[in-house]
Formats: sequence, C-alpha cells, structure tokens
Amino acid sequence: MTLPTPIRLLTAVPICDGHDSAINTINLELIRHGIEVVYLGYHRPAAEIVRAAVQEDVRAVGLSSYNGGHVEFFAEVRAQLDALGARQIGIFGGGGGTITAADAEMMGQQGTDRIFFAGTPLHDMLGWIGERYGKRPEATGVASGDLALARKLTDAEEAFSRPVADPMLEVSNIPARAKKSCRVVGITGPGGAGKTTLIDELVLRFLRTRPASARMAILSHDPSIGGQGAGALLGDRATMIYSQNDRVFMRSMATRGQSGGLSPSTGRCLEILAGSGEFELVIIETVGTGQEALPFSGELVDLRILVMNPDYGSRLQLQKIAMLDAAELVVVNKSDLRGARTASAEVERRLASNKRGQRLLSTTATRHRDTGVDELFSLVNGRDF
Ligand code: B12
Repeated sequence: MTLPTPIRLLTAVPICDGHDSAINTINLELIRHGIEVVYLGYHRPAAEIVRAAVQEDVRAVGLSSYNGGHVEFFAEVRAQLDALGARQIGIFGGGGGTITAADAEMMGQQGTDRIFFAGTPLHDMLGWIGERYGKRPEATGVASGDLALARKLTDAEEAFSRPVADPMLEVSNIPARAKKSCRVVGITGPGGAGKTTLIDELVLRFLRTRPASARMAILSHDPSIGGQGAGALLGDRATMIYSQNDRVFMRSMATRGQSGGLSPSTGRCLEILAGSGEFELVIIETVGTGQEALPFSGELVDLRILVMNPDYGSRLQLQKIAMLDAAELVVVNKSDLRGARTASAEVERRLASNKRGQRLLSTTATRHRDTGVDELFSLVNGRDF
C-alpha cells in the first residue's frame, strides 16, 4: 500500500519508559508505507510530546507505552493538545499486554482514537492509520502562536510537494525589516559529522545568552527514503536535548524527492519563519550531503557553514568537496578523534588557496563547554561575519 500524500505522524515512548523496541519496529513499517515519522525517542514527558506535535503539525501522535501509566499519560497528552487548540491532532498507540481492553475503553472516552493490542498484525495498523489520518483534517478554531506558524509551514509543504529547480530561489521576498532582525544560518555536511549535536549546543548557548523573550527556529532535513511520495524517519529531535524548549521552534522536513540536501519547500518555509518576526536566529540543517552539494544558493542565508568529520579520507578528497569553496565557515568537528589535527591543517591549506577569507574552526560538540563551539556561536551570532 502506498498512500498518495505523505501523512506526518509523531511517535514517542512516554516518560519513565525505555521500551523502544516496539516503536522502532513500527516506525520502520510506517516509513516503508510512505509515512513521514517524526520520532521523539523514549522517556519523553507529555509537554515535550505536545510541543513537538504542535510545531511539527502532525496529524496524530502514536505512543508506545509499557510502564503502566498509560491511562493518565494518554489523557494528559490529549488535555495539553486541546489546551493549545490542537484538537485535530489525534492520539493512538499500544503497549502489548500492559494495556487491557478495559483501560483502552476508558482511554477512548478520554479522547484516544485507538489502542492496538498484542498480536495485531502491522498490516492492520497501517490500514487503520491510512484510513483515519489519510486526509488533512479541517482545522478547528483560530490557531495562534506556534500552531498557526506550524500550519503555514504545512501549507507551504503541500504547495511545494514536487522537486523544484532550487528551493532557495522558490521564494518571493522576506520583508526587509523582518530580515534585518533575523539571522539565517545554513549548516551542511556529510552524515555523521555531528551537525545535529552541534546545533543543539548552539541552542544551549542561545538560551543562556539571549534574553528570555528571544526565540530561535530550526529547519531540520532528513531524506525521504525512496524519493518523492516516500516515507521518512525525521529523527533529529530524538537526539536533541536543549532544543526541547518553548523558546525553540523546530520543524523536521523530509526531502520529498528534492536532491541537494533540502526539501522543495525549504525556501518558502524559511521565508515564513524569518518573515514572522518571531525569531532572532533561524538555522537550516541539511541532510547528510555528498561532495557535489551546494544547498544554500541565493541571498536568504547570511552564513553558510560546512561541518566535516576529520576522517574524510586522503587530502585529494578535499579537492572534490564543492562546499569548501562556497562556505564562509568550515568546522572540523570531532576534533578529539585521531587525525583531527592533520585534518584541520589540510583543510586550512585548502581554504587558504581559495583566498576568500574563509574561517576554519575545530570543535568537539559532545564535549561540555567546548571552546570551539563557543567561538562558533559568536560567529553564528554575527561577530566578524
Ligand atoms: C522486550 C521487553 C523489555 C526489553 C526492552 C527492550 C527495548 N529496548 O524495548 C528490556 C529487557 C530492556 C526490558 C526491560 C524492562 N522491562 Co520489559 N518487557 C519486554 C517485553 C518482553 C516485550 C515488549 C515488546 O517490545 N513487545 C514487542 C511488541 C512489538 O509487541 P507488543 O508489545 O505485543 O505490542 C503490540 C501492540 O501493542 C502494538 N504497539 C505497541 N506499541 C505501539 C505503538 C504504536 C504507535 C502502535 C500503532 C502500536 C503499538 O504493536 C504490537 C503489535 O502486535 C514485555 C513483556 C511482553 N510480553 O509484553 C516486558 C514488560 C513490558 N517489561 C516489564 C518490566 C517491568 C520491565 C523492567 C522494569 C524490568 C526491570 N525490573 O528492570 C525494565 C524497564 C526498562 C525501562 N528502561 O523501561 C513489564 C511491564 C509491567 C507493567 N508495566 O506493569 C512487562 C510487561 C513484563 C512483565 N510481564 O512483567 N523489557
């Protein structure tokens, strides 16, 4: 069964529960059937699930619960969604034999759409999900705040659902005033270089140094596995710690057949976020890209950052990476790995030969209070660039 337009769902395992084996299997099956799954991970409080569901504007939240607290937890998620005006976002889930038929009935009365019991074939689940959440529901009430913004992003994703020549050029114009107060930073690099962890560390520094009223946004991309009309595991939220914060608006985007690291609607979504006047900083993270990728064309991005792994291979490889010419800033992350100093020296020589004043930084994003990340944060904020 392949569904016509990607359904977006959020899945998670509740707080005080590490049973993620079932949801990992179910996620895979959902993706195989053309569903885009924003996976939040295990041990997640209701507020984190609700914040993510609203910002991602998913059609429903799927919870896998084995800790025995399902009746209260599902009701709490429902109540928090309703309180934010997100009544149209459904809730469903399972938990094997830990959820009894009597519990499921009570949960239904409290607003859970469906509980799947032990022994339900995956095929039956997929059929029900397609039927129940296949169509975008009519929005109820007047949306405000993050919900309103999230719905605009969904409109943009639906309007640009096919690959375009260049997502960054598919935009009209960000009002000059909004653009002035919002810095846009593009971060790209190969898979496994540590882009998401680095961004989460930048978020930590943003939250600590900017006033409590200041917010930032992240547009985070993952590949649609199989191109346009295919499913995707949008898993960056699961690895982020500091980004689970009301001052951060994060949207996970599938590439939907667009090559080059972005989605067909990235430019338009960026225009909406930057134009909203809500954010001081917007970070765009591409999928893990290849040597030829040049994702950030046009004028929308103020700073282009290439994040590299020290083990890129021989020096010859550096001649082939297109972003080494286009990035204003190159970061060699994982600088605690063997060979990192040699890598930095080689990249430095490569950049020097460009004679464009490009900067090079070494970071270890996983190290607490890494001074390289501190310096990166100052540059992201506009110092010297
Ligand atoms: C595997 C397992 C583990 C593994 C977990 C590995 C992992 N990473 O997930 C390990 C060994 C680590 C483990 C540890 C513990 N476990 Co355990 N575990 C299980 C076990 C055997 C299977 C659960 C499972 O994954 N099933 C496979 C799934 C695919 O099938 P299913 O459960 O039947 O689910 C179906 C549907 O419900 C549906 N479904 C499930 N989730 C979702 C979600 C969505 C969105 C949808 C659509 C459908 C859906 O899909 C399936 C389709 O048929 C159960 C016992 C059991 N037989 O259920 C105990 C069980 C859940 N564990 C239990 C306990 C107590 C623990 C521990 C506390 C033990 C301890 N003292 O250390 C720890 C806690 C760990 C933690 N951090 O939370 C108890 C929970 C009791 C309770 N809640 O009252 C159980 C019930 C065992 C028991 N009978 O006592 N556990």
